[in-house]
Amino acid sequence: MSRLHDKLAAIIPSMRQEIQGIIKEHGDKVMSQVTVRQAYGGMRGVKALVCDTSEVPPDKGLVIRGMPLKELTDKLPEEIFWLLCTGELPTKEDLADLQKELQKRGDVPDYVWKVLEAMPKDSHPMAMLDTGILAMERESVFRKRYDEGIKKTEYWEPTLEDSLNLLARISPLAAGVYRMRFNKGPRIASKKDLDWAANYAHMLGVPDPTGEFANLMRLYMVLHSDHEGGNVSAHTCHCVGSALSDTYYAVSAGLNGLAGPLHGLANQECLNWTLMVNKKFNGVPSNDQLRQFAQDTLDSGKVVPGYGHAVLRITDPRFDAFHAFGARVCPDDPVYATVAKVYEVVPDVLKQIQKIKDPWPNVDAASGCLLYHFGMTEFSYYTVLFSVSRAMGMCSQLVVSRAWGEAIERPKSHTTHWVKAFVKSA
Ligand code: NMX
Ligand code: MLT
Repeated sequence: MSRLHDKLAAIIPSMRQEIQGIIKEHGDKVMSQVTVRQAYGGMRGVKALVCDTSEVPPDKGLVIRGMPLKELTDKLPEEIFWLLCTGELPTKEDLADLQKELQKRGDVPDYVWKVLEAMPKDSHPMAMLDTGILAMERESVFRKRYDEGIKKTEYWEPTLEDSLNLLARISPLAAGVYRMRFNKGPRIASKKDLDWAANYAHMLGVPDPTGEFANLMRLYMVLHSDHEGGNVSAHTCHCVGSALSDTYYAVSAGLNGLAGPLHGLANQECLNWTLMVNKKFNGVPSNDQLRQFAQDTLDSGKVVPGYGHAVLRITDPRFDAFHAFGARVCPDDPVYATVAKVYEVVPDVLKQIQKIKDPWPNVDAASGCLLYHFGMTEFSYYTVLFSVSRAMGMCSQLVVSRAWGEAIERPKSHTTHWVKAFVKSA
């Protein structure tokens, strides 16, 4: 058994007892109400989920298990996964053990590559990644143990097994998708002595003479790992997992949501937008030019990608971390300089539009320009990187919700006919 398993086994019974006690004593207390607007408006702000791995206060941004993101940007993604699952950072021995677990589980079965090779050559990399994950569902330990008749209190254990297997394999799978989809040559074998993100960078095969691309991958994997429970990918994963579908089904479902342009695909759209600006103005535009360009985007009915957020009301601390990385590594890169200029100008443009609640940049506004700097110019791949990282959040949320024994999700819906009758009588 892994040290992560043993740590969880030690803390789960008392947490489970605590939660049962809260429900027993306070189960009828009202946490939130729902307005008609919220019912039609994406349930924005309705407090109807519990997520213990992380939270996103609107005025602070991502806080993982009580630790603000800015205190975690020098950590390895494996340390973050341990933190997400257990609420504590790992010791040196814990980290080494988790890394060993991931290394030994990292072989992608051959049949997965055959499935991907059979897909049309122009398939979106996200569709390839999700198909690869779903194809591996036959490996699920949870499904086998469930079919054998496992006890409810033990569900979290095979879910952890599936999660470790999936996390170990998602990076070689994603690297293989990159090399196959963009004709980069044969797959690159993993180097077992590297940390998870550096190994992913190595398998991608992006030239990295300075080691800064590996550093970017470490940071990228940390920053995108989790964002509480209500975002589309986490919530979808949780919802599918609540039916006791296994980790492969639940994570691939969540990633299908991440593939949407209002969610994870915004990083692809964002770099596209930045390059359009650069091309149109032959480099970094003036403030006036940029103001006009942003206005034209809005007037054409499109969103300015990388700006705005459903929860945040400040500059996303994940954006700050990428911005600081760019300022250190590539301050003179014209695409990075354009992103920095957009940050100076665009919030004021968005502030003029009353309906926009958050005019500040989110994580997607800066990640693409850094990837582009290192020669990773295939935008449609960017959400795959987001996915590899977000798999940590989704897996940890699944393990935790199985440990707490959460119920199948089933909110109540009503028809517009019912809403009309309700508002008439209210
Ligand atoms: N550009 C133009 N319009 C915007 C923007 C923006 N960046 N942000 C919000 N709005 C509009 C939004 O479309 C909505 O319009 P309407 O009522 O006509 O539908 C209105 O402003 C109110 O939206 P908000 O309540 O401020 O934001 P909401 O919670 O509905 O949506 C996002 C949040 C993130 C979907 C939205 O800000 C957006 O579309 N941003 C651009 C896409 C993006 O960057 N997505 C990535 C999010 C982060 N991630 O990684 O997942
Ligand atoms: C995320 O990282 O999931 C995004 O910022 C979207 C969200 O939190 O709603």
